[in-house]
Amino acid sequence: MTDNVLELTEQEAHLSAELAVELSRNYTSPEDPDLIFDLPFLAAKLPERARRFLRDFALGEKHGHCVVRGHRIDTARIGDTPDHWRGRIRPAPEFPEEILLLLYGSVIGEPFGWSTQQDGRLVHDVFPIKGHENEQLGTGSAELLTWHIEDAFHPYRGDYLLLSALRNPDEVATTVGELDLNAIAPEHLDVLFDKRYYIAPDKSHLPKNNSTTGDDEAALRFASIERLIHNRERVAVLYGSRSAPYLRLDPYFMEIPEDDPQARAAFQAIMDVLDRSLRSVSLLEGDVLCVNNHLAVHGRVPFQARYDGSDRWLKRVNVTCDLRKSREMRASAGSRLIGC
Ligand SMILES: O=C(O)CCC(=O)C(=O)O
Ligand SMILES: [Fe+2]
Repeated sequence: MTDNVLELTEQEAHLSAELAVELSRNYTSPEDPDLIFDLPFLAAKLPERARRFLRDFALGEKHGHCVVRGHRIDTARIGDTPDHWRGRIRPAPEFPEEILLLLYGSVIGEPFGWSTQQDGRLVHDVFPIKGHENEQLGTGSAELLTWHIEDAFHPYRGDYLLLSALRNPDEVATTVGELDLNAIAPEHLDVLFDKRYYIAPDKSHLPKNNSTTGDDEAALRFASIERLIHNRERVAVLYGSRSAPYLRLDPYFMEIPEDDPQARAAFQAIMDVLDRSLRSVSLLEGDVLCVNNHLAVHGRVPFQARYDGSDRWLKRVNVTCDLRKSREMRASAGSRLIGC
């Protein structure tokens, strides 16, 4: 076992599952304000080894990702993989699994969501949706989901991303990659630290991928995303420490000025290095992946969707270490949703 993988014991897995099921009876949904408030107290009941492991991962920054393995998934309770996240009865049968992910999120920060993503849910579904096959979305399938920093376009993107596998019968791989700084020429490094790059929002934030469009309030929510599209502010691909830089890039949605050959060459160099670093992490039933959204890029290999209720099904939670920085874009101090 490497030090970025934690295998739960039978007893730890049992305790975690029992806790999640018990809590699911006391709260109404992942967005229940009482649940959000209580998360840190409730997380204290998780096995200490898991909490220590996650906190060490978060604070130590030795790895770009880590995996906690061996969670129990009650397949009979959660039922078939749904065909869409929209219109499902809530709380959903997999509410305990959603709670567990929120609890983990609260060990390393504060879970948050986007009002412009999956109708403002705090725990996202990642499964193939008919018609999305060729989209660069978590709900796509047939196309490679190009590696990216999650919500790279956004100044208030998450610090961590949690993905848990409810099922993955074909062992479809998530990909993760990290920067080998020694592989980047010093002249490229300076350029990558400059604000010379433009990142457009991915399509998951567009009105067509949400159901609450049409009214004034919805228009307002999407306006902030549209402002980012129109302002086209340039950003740096690297930031933070020169000796251990953080990443901000999503090549599929980026533009580099034609008349800036230096920026283009530096970008190609970092793309190549990250491409070479890419590894497959097949999340199997009961695995929870935590990605440091500054240190690691992630994506997903292409796969054939089944659309028969047995499809790969992940849950996803965004985590920030600093809710306050996004206050201007949240409706109230207590709101967990960015985009207003
Ligand atoms: O499906 C996966 O393994 C990862 C999808 C993804 O990039 C995400 O949910 O943010
Ligand atoms: Fe992603």
